[in-house]
Amino acid sequence: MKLEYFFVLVISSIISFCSFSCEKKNVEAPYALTISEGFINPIGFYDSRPTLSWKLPVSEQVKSQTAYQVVLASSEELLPNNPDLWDSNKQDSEQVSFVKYQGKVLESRQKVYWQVRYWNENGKVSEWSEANTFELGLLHNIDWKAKWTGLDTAKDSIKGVRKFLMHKPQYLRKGFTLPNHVKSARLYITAKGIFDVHLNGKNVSDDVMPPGWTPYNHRIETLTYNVTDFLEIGKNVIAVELATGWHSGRISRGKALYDNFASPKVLCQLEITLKDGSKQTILSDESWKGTTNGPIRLAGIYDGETYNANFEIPNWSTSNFDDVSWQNVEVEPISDDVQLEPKRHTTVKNKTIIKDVEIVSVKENSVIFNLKQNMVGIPNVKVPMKKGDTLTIRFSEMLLNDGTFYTTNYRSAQSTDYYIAAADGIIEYKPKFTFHGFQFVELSGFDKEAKPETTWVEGIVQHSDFEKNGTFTSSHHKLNQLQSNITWGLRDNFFDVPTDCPQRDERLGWTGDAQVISPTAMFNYNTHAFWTAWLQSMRETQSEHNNGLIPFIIPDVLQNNNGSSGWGDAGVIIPWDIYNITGDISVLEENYDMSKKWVSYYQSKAENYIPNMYSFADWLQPYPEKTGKIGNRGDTPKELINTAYFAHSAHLVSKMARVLGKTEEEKIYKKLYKEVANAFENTFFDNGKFTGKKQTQTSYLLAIYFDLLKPETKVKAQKQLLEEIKNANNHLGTGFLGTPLLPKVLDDMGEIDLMYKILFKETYPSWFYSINQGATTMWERWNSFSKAEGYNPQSMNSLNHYAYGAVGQWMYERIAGIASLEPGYKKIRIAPIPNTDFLNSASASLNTPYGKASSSWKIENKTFQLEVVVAPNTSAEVHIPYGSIENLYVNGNLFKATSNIKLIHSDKEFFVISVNSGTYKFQTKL
Ligand code: RAM
Repeated sequence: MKLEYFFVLVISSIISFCSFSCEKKNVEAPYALTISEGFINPIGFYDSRPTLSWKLPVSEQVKSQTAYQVVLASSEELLPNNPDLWDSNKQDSEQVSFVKYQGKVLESRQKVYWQVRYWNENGKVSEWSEANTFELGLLHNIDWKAKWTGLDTAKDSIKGVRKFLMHKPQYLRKGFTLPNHVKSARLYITAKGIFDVHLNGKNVSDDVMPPGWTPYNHRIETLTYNVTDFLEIGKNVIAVELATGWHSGRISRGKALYDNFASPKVLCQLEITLKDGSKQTILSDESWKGTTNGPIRLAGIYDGETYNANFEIPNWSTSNFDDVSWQNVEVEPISDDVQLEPKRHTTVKNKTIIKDVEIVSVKENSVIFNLKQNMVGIPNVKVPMKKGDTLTIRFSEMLLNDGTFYTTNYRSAQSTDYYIAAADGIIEYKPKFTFHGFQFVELSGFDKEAKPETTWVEGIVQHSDFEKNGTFTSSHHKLNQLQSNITWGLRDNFFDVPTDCPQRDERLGWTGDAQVISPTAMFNYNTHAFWTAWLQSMRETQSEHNNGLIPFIIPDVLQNNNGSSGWGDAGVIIPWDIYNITGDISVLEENYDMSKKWVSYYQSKAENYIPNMYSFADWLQPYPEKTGKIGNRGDTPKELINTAYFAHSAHLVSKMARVLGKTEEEKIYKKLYKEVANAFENTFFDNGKFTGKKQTQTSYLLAIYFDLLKPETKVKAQKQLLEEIKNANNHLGTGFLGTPLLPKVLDDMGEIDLMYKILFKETYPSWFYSINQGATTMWERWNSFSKAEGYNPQSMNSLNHYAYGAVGQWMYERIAGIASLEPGYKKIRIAPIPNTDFLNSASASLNTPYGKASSSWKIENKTFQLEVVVAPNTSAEVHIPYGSIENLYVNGNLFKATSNIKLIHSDKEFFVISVNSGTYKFQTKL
């Protein structure tokens, strides 16, 4: 072979090898596919027009997406090339989340397979993702053939606390025979009440108190379980335990509208496909049998559960049981007025177990345990007992100074469980149809001979089943304790609906509390679906009121036809927050009308733009002028608060209208906002000073944050606010409505150091005060409890209330530094503001719709270091608060602008760099 020929051969084979291997090195597939508000391969899914989301891999090859293609098919084999349901085709778009399904109409029970691929910034197409699925539940009432089934327990006329009717829990069962092996089976089930379902003796799920709480007169959520492996050829049985829960319990206060106090009923439809292809359906109907003579004698959310082991019914949930002596059930047809819809967020589950327990005191036959964390859920007790004895299990949030067990703040909630032993020996018990809010557990009635052990009690922590979404940590242990208190407070109060408190005779979906906490909640936990589900309940409730009223509480068990400013605004503020945090436009589409109607409620109450209506006002402001119940409303006049929120909600509606492309309405609501703001300033302010008798921080905070003043008077109002804070010796003076605004307003004013001082205050009223008194959750009042004086004597006094945790947003957005600049964190602002008097490091990380983002800074040896992660397909503005661009190191090298990283602003205070996705380490000298 000639030499030159040899070279040509070698070179051409190198070229062809390279081009072959470069071809081969495909762009990595997208991952983390989800449906609508973050569901992963769901079954029993609620939405036949879902949205589709995915994430791009963290890879050198991928900075961003320039186009995508999604394909959906009725079987996996058809993917990706023959999608029979929808092919989006190549769409030139950066969108990776909440892409609307636009294919064929999907039906109840339908299973859909889908895949996605994208094109990167160089126009290279990725591999297809793995196929994911979703399967729809029963979407329409017409899909249900079953009947509401149960025993008439109302006729027992058992009266409980405050003479409310109670119902004995029911044990219901139905045996059936299958002629063949099972290919697949789905159990569709719900209850008017709460249930636990078993098939052939096995628990079908670990859901806690399903179906959860909706306005039952409008909608009851249904669950779907894959029960293929629970069934067998031959004899089978379905068995249901049923209790009152929210539906028929005193928590719903017997409102006629809710059909309350009617006996609980179950609705279930077990759909089975056998191996031979034939189908069988088992329905709840008149053929079922039931008894109330089982071990759970009584159960209620507020009052606890009574379990008598002498009434256990061996094997009742298996097919080896004869129910001939059980009663016949009563049935009721489903009604067209109440929609049966698949549950649109996750159920409550047992999430963690607290085992690190201490014994506080032992007296005669009673012992107090400290779980060292105020928690929500149930105890698991393992205790030696004597036959026939009753174990009494009581709960408390804090002990009094003298170590006494304290339950006064539970008010009428008995919150006590009882266990009656059937034999001598160690019993193990956890209640099923109640939950408690507690840190301390008292047991009495155990075997007197036994010496109490710490292993007798564990705490099973329960909350809606969402995952952690963000983290925050710093170099200051009290700030970290505050973060812990905030996040415990959130989990503890997200029990199917967002509640004000989890322990006393309330536990209701208070809208004002929810309104102030939603951004902090969404940062820390993946609560997107949790909120949108509750917003549906809110819309349904508002529809009962033709003047647009949104009640204080959702579901509305008070039904007092009143709306409060700052509370009903949850229907505007929460959708707007969710949109900004997730980028999901459907939350605006779904709730825009509700928001407009709430604004029209203000209009119906207003004269010359000043609404005259009910308000809880700046709830629980410290040091109110008036004492007692009136004092709870603080000193900022309700008329001012009504007008401020009227303007703010109108303003947010105009912003929503802009996003939704409703230009005319954007103008109308913007004009309304301006007019109300004008009236606000003219009525309540004079030259930047609040004209009321008593100056309050909140009057200024609302005026400034909601942008209700002219620019020149706003500056004066800012000065007044500083004056007020100075008068309070740098303490906050705000209640539920003012507190979340304080950090934002001071931040906008550049008063960062002052905000740090307020946040790190140790004395009342302050965030650290409760920590100094031993708080492990957020409290309802700034002074709910003190070591010196014990409980605040006012009856409304919970130690687990999340509203004041709203400062969490400032902690992660400004102390650590991650905030969203474009909906869904498409663009992030990394702008930490260190204050070395208090901290030398802080960091936060967040699972954004695009992937992980994080910001972590520390100051060491006069050097400021900032580590940043920017998710693929996003960009960030990084604000560096120290040094100058000349001494900035990026990933170890002196800063040099590239296409990925540019200087966009620089002044004496700080400089700003824009970066594309990636990981960066910045370093400057102080
Ligand atoms: C109480 C609770 C709740 C609050 C209402 C106004 O019941 O403190 O958090 O929103 O009052």
